Amino acid sequence: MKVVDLRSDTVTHPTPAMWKAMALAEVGDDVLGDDPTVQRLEALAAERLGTEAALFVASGTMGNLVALLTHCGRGDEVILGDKSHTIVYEQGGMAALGGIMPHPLPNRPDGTLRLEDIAGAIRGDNIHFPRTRLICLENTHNNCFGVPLTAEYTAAVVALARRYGLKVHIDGARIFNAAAALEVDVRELVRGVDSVTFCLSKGLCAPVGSVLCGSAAFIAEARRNRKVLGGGMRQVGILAAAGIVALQEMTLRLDADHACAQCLAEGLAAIPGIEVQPVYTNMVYFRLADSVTLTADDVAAGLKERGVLILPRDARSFRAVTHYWIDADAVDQALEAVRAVLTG
Ligand code: TLP
Repeated sequence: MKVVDLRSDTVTHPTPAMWKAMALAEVGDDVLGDDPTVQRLEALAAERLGTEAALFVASGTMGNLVALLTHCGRGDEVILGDKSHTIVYEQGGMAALGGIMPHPLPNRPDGTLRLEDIAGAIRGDNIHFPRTRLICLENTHNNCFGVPLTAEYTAAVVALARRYGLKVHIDGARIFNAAAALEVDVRELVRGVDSVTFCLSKGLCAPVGSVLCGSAAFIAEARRNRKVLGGGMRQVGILAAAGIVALQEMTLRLDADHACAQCLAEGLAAIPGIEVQPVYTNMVYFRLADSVTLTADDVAAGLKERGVLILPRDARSFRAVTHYWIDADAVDQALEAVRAVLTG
């Protein structure tokens, strides 16, 4: 039986072109600045995002942490969404390792923070308060149904940040999905921000790695912070080679994943007992109607028996994520399995 893995786009494994690029990669000691493939990836990423420089890091979590450590000192404060990956799923790394204080504000269902809330959260110059340094956005917003944030919204946040002398970081783990959904160049979505991370290893299919982009001075400092976290990697051009394929080829086909997500959502919505949230990119959030007596764990177990992997979010709801290895047949298999499980 074919396994249909909808748990996340992090489950993607390399494409044949990536395996080939990895096998043939020219490598060197990247801590000594000798790896030509890493240098190519970093140059390509900076060019695509429209920044001066870029830094290959081991993961999205590391990219966000390195960015925060580079922008902020101990006791500084970061404004970010209460549903953001950085505050929910990164172990409070900014506080644990950087002494940085998070100032969470409510994420609206469209993934944004109200500009008035941000302005209200910025501290005045007062000996009692931490210093506000940074505003973090997430695009697409994972916990808000994978919704993309528009260029206009980000520009408004950047303008606000400038008025108060603050920096802006974007967790752009899936920023190429946002660009595809909004039909804009990815540069438009990061214009004016001080740093952005994007992941090579999610919808872009590379096995490992993310890239942090920013000014040359910022990236030079970030390189120091990556090193202290143990993220200085040696012949890492083997991984960067897959990252280059990810950027060159896989960013061009994300519409197909979004179309599959729409098909999955439409099919699910037609199954009695399933309630589906709006779909924006490659994520389908859905829940069990009150009439269904099974729990989400029961349903996940039943689906697993039918070769469909999916993660419950709580006792009643799920997230399914489409990616390169999910095609129309996989969507049909998943829908058939959900129907079978719900009808017993
Ligand atoms: N997200 C994972 C899990 O950690 C929840 C997933 O399956 O979606 N930013 C965003 C917006 C992310 O969604 C993720 C991973 C990260 C950062 C962290 O990336 P990694 O896993 O590379 O550290």
